[in-house]
Amino acid sequence: MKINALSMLACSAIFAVSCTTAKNYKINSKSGTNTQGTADFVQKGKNVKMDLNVYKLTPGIHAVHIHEKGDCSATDGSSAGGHWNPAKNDHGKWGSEHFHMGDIGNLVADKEGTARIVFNTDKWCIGCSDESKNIVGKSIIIHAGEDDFHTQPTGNAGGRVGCVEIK
Ligand SMILES: [Cu+2]
Ligand SMILES: [Zn+2]
Repeated sequence: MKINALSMLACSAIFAVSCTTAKNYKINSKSGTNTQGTADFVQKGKNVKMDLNVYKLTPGIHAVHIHEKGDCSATDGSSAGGHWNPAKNDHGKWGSEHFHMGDIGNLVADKEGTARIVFNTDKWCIGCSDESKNIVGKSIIIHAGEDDFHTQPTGNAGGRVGCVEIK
């Protein structure tokens, strides 16, 4: 932890413009599915880019969120808790009048079950000290169904078919 804190400090104080942090993960299948794929994160300056590549989904629309706990241990993914929501907002569509910090939205799997979403934001950081922005210690959840951006507090997205612990 000490090394993390030091490298973070060096990043923000000295290399603010050129600092890059990258994290790469494999997606864990959940709820008896065969979900596979990768989740890659890169922070450059204040921008975080997430590149999610998912395989072996059922064709169609699948919700993707950041959930509040970095724990994928439960077979149904329930150990990841609810949506990451540090500002205590209502669930909704990213960029609309109200949404959770984890409300990434939906991805669309083609007839082969392959889906990709690239997401850029300056509202997140990778391992910074601002816990209202820090995605480390959270998880990505991919759902069986579509986020309706309306039903509270989950978007009625159904079961959890994939999980990534962001460490
Ligand atoms: Cu979710
Ligand atoms: Zn939400």
